[in-house]
Amino acid sequence: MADILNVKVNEFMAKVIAKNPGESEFHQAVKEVVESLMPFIDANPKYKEAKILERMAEPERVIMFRVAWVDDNGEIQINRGYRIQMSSAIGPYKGGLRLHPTVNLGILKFLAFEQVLKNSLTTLPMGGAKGGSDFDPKGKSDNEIMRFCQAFMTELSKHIGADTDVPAGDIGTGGREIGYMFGQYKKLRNEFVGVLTGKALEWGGSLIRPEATGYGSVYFAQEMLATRGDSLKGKVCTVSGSGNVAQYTVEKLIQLGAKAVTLSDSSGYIYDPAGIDTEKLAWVMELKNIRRGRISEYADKFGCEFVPGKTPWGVKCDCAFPSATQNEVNEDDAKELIKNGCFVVSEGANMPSTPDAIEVYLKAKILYGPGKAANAGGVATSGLEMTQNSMRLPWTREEVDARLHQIMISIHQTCVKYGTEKDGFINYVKGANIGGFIKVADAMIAQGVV
Ligand code: NDP
Ligand code: 2IT
Repeated sequence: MADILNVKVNEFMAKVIAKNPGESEFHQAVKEVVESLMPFIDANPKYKEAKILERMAEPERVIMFRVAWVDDNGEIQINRGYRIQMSSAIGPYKGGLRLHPTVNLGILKFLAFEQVLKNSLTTLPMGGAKGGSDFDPKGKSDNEIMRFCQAFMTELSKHIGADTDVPAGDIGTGGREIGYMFGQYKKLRNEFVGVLTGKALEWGGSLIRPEATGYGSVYFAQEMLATRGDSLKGKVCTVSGSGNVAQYTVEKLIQLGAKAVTLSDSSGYIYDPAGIDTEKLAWVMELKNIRRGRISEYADKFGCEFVPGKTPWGVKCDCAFPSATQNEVNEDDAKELIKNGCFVVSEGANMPSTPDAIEVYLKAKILYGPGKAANAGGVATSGLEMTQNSMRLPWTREEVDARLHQIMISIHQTCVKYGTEKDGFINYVKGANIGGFIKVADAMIAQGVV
């Protein structure tokens, strides 16, 4: 039986690879989902007959465009802009914009594909999309960022809208960039609408949206630990990245009595065995969000170790929160984590663990929350921002946080429902993939062949 299913997965993937050559991250994301889903689809032939998987692996629309802008030296710069509108089965397209020199079509297609199932898990009515550009924000002046964002939005504005497609932040896109993009959209369309999320409070943003991904990933870890009668109190935690997701992961860990001991950026990681406390975290936020400096400065400031060119997975911990980028935990890292006693991995980043690393977690039967479940709090709170925009009424911090928390609990329950195996082990990969799939698939069947 398992062999026949394997053959089916391989046949399916051969077609995806032939049709999308060179897009290795997209192949990786699709394969993980198809492996989880094949037994379920085999048992529910209506999904096979409607060719749901084949349709889901084909974006509804891909938009690629030139972004031309002028830098501070008067030189013309050319970047490539993208928006992948993957699925509108259960709501308007929704997903972030990544600004990073590594951005390419395959990376954005993997992110958009993940987003479809993630958004479905949130319980809110959102389709899936992703976009961005190979623009590198590092070292750019504020004016250059603004000119790029305006040029990018000049084209993107033709394809998005509050009821069509609602972009948000991701790597390299935070409150500043969303502000410049929103300003340009408003100028071009003469409409003040909720076309982007992650806006500032004064002009339609939601409380807790900046915190949401990190908080959500910690809430998810809390739920996973509760299945074993355990909690985060006193747990030693490694966190990678030092951007939006990592910062608020550390903030929530501190609030819950855990000890975060690492942070990183693309230059290396810091290890602070005493723990990153509230004061040190405030300093990191100023460093990263205002001064836009490097995490190595933390080691100089607080007298701890900086390890250049490495990820923090060799540091002994109970729980790990990969919160930087895709494929940042490989098989050896996963083995090292488990050897050192780590038994919780909650993914703030999208697809941070390689397929081999995931195999190591599942074999060791640790509590492993894959990104599409564990980091869904960010987009869920974007959904709450859309709701508030539609009502033209803001909620309090407590109200949004309570809704976010409840959504993470509900995502966890969905994973338990579809992922619990015969021996009681909760396979969150399977649970998240099947749980996210059903709603989208049923909507696609109901809406006919479109
Ligand atoms: P930020 O741009 O705020 O921070 C990104 C962090 O990751 C930085 O510390 C950056 O270091 C590091 N990083 C980025 N690329 C690499 C790389 N190739 N190698 C090593 N380090 C890298 O982004 P976010 O915190 O918003 O996003 C982090 C992750 O979380 C991403 O995977 C994103 O897709 C995911 N995510 C984000 C959500 C959100 O709401 N923002 C929601 C759900 C998931 P450096 O500064 O040196 O580049
Ligand atoms: O990967 C993600 O879920 C995000 N970057 C957030 C998307 C959103 O629309 O808030």
